[in-house]
Amino acid sequence: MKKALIFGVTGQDGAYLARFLIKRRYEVHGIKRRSSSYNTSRVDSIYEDPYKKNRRLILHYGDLTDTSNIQNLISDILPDEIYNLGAQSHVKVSFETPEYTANCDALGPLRILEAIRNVRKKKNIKFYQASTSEMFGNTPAPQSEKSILSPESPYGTAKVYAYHITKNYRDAYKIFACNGILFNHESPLRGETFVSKKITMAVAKIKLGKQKLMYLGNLDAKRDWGHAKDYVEGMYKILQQKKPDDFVLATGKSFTVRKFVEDAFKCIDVQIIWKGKSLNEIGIDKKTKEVLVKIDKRLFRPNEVNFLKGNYMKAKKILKWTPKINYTKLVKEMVASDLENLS
Ligand code: NAP
Ligand code: F7E
Repeated sequence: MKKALIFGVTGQDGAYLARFLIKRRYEVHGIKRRSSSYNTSRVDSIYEDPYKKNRRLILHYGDLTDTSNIQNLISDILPDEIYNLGAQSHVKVSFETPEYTANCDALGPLRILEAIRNVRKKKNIKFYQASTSEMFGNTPAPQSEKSILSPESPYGTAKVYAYHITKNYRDAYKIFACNGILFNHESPLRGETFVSKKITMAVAKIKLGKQKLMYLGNLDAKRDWGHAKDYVEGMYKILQQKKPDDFVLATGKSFTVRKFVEDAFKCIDVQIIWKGKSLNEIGIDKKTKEVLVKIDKRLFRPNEVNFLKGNYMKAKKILKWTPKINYTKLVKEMVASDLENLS
């Protein structure tokens, strides 16, 4: 039985990846952070009693900022594969907590790679680093593995360090270390402060009479939105290749935040029309004339990444990976799930 260790198991991707690997008969070890309230809701349904034998999911306390904790966990567990999905993953928050973001997102992966290097004589551990399209910044679309990295935020900058250190350890120490450069991916398990989930939850609450309107920032940014379920399969495939390498995972299609709003409202039979400009723009229900969307300048970022659209042809050719769930299905699934959970 193979063993996997997932940093960030309590996050969106960690929860999907844990389920995916358990189905493939892995013993999955996951790192959770100590917090004053429960933070394991995304994996609670697959959690197993610690007294049960042959458990498939085993959780350990840990933190990417704690070197000795990482060293001890890796040398005790000696997994076959490590997936580093742990991160301070919010771009806007990274402007407010740049030093912590660098510690967690840049030095965290370095700490894991050092721990892998230290146990090399006992075990060759494969390593997956969650790299991101935010590393491209405003480099012209479509972005591929060959595009220039030019991050626009402390988050993107920290991830560029992690991307390069992963390649360095692969070249210098022959560690099977890979980057998945993933474009935005969402799901019903997406964190509530990311724009997709913020919109689908607001739409569901408006439909149920629990909210009157929503506030948003930049409506014109374009993102390549896929489904997290497809993307965790890509992560797994990256670590099953003969040679370690880096791959873009994306859908190759891009839509504005504005269109996401319109499509989410369509799911509850509301047609949005836009009036006004810039900070005074509003989104109105065409039928009732109610104002459902307003702009809040505090939700804009000091720097914006305007247009992301990925070229995933390398993954298609080598990994035989293609996304199965398209944008329209994704929006519908998220709104339906929020309606069900909130009603
Ligand atoms: P997410 O939902 O925000 O999950 C992040 C995970 O990291 C959570 O389990 C979180 O724990 C954990 N974490 C945060 N700080 C930590 C620390 N100091 N030590 C240990 N764990 C820590 O993110 P996601 O959407 O699943 O994304 C997974 C990874 O892919 C992240 O590295 C992200 O940067 C990257 N990425 C995401 C996307 C995307 O569109 N989703 C695209 C490209 C790359 P808590 O639950 O306790 O907060
Ligand atoms: O923003 C705009 C915002 O926070 C998307 C992370 O998973 O994907 C994610 O980063 C766009 C931006 O995701 C609001 O300005 C407008 O242009 O959902 P987001 P992100 O910044 O693209 C990448 C690939 C990652 O790696 C990250 O970890 O939407 N936007 N109004 C807003 N964004 C938010 N959050 N909230 C708003 O009210």
